[in-house]
Amino acid sequence: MARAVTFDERGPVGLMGIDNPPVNAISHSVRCGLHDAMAQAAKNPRIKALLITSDGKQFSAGADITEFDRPQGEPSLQQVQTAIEFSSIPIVAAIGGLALGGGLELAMACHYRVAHKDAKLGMPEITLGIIPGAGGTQRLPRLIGAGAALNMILSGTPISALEAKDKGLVDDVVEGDLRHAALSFCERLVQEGRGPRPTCNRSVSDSLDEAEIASALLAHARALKGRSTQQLVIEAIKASRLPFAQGIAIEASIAQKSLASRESLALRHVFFAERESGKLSGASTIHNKRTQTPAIQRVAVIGAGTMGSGIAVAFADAALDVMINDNDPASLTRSREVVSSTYASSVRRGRIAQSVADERIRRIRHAHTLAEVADADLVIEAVFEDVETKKDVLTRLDSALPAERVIATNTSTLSVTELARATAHPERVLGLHFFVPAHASRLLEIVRTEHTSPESLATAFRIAKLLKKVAVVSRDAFGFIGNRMMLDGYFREAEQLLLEGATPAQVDTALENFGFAMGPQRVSDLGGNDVGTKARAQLFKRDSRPDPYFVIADRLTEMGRLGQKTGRGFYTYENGSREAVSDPEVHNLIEKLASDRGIRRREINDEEIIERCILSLVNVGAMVLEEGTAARAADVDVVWTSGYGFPRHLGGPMFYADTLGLSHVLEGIRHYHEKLGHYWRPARLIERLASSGSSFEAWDRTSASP
Ligand code: T1G
Repeated sequence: MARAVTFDERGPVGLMGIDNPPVNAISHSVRCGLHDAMAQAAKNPRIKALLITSDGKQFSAGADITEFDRPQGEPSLQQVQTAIEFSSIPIVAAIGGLALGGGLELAMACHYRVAHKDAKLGMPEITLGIIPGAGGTQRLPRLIGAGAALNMILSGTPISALEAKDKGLVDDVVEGDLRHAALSFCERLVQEGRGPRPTCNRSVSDSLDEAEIASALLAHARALKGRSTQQLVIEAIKASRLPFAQGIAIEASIAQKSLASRESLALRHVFFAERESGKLSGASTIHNKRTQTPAIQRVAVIGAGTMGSGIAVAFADAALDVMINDNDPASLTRSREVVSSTYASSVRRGRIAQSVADERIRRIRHAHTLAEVADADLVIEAVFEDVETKKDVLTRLDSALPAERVIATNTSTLSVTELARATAHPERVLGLHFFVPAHASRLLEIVRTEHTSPESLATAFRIAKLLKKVAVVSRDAFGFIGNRMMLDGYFREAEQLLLEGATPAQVDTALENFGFAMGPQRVSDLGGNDVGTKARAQLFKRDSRPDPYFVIADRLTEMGRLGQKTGRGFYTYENGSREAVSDPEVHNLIEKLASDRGIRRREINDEEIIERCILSLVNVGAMVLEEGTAARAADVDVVWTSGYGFPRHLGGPMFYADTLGLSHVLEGIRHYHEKLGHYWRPARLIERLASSGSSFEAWDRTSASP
């Protein structure tokens, strides 16, 4: 077994160095290494104190998540912590970078903690649908109080070293060389005769009363909507009032329960799926081995509209230099205003300091000639969504740039293949489909054509990593992955339900109760009904769809009811408010459209709304897979959880379909196919998987075509 922990002596201090790249996860080999190092130190009378340090950026990202679904060899993390806590000599943790989950729990079992001022300490377990399972719910309350511990665990987000010191979680915050400072701290302990200080022997200073629990739940209600782990966290923290041995046993039992929950299986599925989606086997192999993609420091964005400006901000946020080019001075002026207001809003919300905003704004230059575009390491066009306009831009870029430089198009509706063929080097052209707002949305669809080279693809993955976006590769087809499923499945069914008798508020509320961040009609009003109408018109140049296909949204566009931006859409928005108020005029319009189509309206319950919207989404998702537009079902889950508000704790549409069982899913699709006709035709992949009792997860393992 590779040595995941090194051991050195520094005078009276034994140095235990965790070395388990890439994030120092506390794997079995790390636990064995710590156990062996402590045994080695125990035999050495010169050692009077021990220091746990780590190599690499992180102190530790926590327990090794890849071990969760298999027996975890001894010693367990709890056993290592007990050995630390009852050591005869003091043990100190030197925290640099991130100390998360089991990593922080390991540090809390130490007698003292020294953190670098840039370190961050957190308990993100709840983001994986589990509770801290290595004493976090018992030691954290003993160190910072039960109320503070509850909020820190429910939030799942790390706190700074200084905040940790203020709370009593760390004993010292240092600058400069952490290891040197921590060694000095240990030497002082020895000189001063300060021995072990078992955290488990402390008592909890405060009790969790109902008011405090309610306020903590309210503070995290939005992030924990539809979740259940928070109740388990509360139960475990309450047990910290008991003697430690009892509390830790209760925590262990609750932790096992959380680990087996569907919520945790779904969240862990998404966690790993987001990392796998950026690793299309061919390109990432090339990226990692043969092809060292060129460094990317300067980016040119062609087109100073909303998307272009948002993309520029995304790159400036990633500390890259950006040139926004537009031949219309007025557009450049508007873009400067958009960039400034975007950063002003981030400063106003406390997301970044003014100095950071200023530095990023300085990274963005506006130019009206393409003269300097040849200096860019990457060029993205985000000009008007018109095929001839984009072809013209790509042709000019193609001749201005060296042949190996990647040219990306931000189109969301046009054929990337057709655009690429307007160049002499289609192998370097691909789509980078950003989602509005480009600087904030996590998802980036990378659209490959049959010409796209692995090297270009590898560059696109590198860009996604630089932008901290979740990358999913789509082949070039109608709506790529997300919009294809939204248009042909989910949103289309929502409109059908309106024609058949449901109201916008009923459809939206039903789907928001299911777990979507926002229902389809509210999303359409937010983005603009005209934006959808225009996109569908463009898409229809590639591949048309039979009526009724968004007849309501298109009619609202014709009426100028564009949504929030005009104060009226599917709903009305009084005096610029964002609150969606139902509008009888829209109900009358829908009734007329239904009547014109001979549709007899009826009462529709929420269960039918959810079933039809979700099953249609899954069905089209399966078509996207069988057509090869998406390589894996897990990629489809990533698209919908990171880009379209599908509830993460349900794992994404394809994972959710697996939990329902594909036979049940197929039965529902067939039922609606008989009732509603052609566009409910069951995807052949679902028929095949259902008939063999298989699943999308199994298909990914055996047949996915990355
Ligand atoms: N275990 C195993 N592998 C992990 C891991 C972990 N905890 N964290 C990251 N990885 C892998 C990841 O899959 C990827 O692998 C590589 O490391 C780089 O990750 C007992 C039970 C730390 C902020 O929830 O949030 O402790 O794709 O791409 O963007 O109570 O990783 O290269 O093969 O994300 O720089 C609690 C999860 C665990 C933290 C770094 N800890 N990790 O982000 O790199 S549960 C967490 C992260 C626990 C205890 C409980 C991030 C990061 P590959 P990356 P990054």
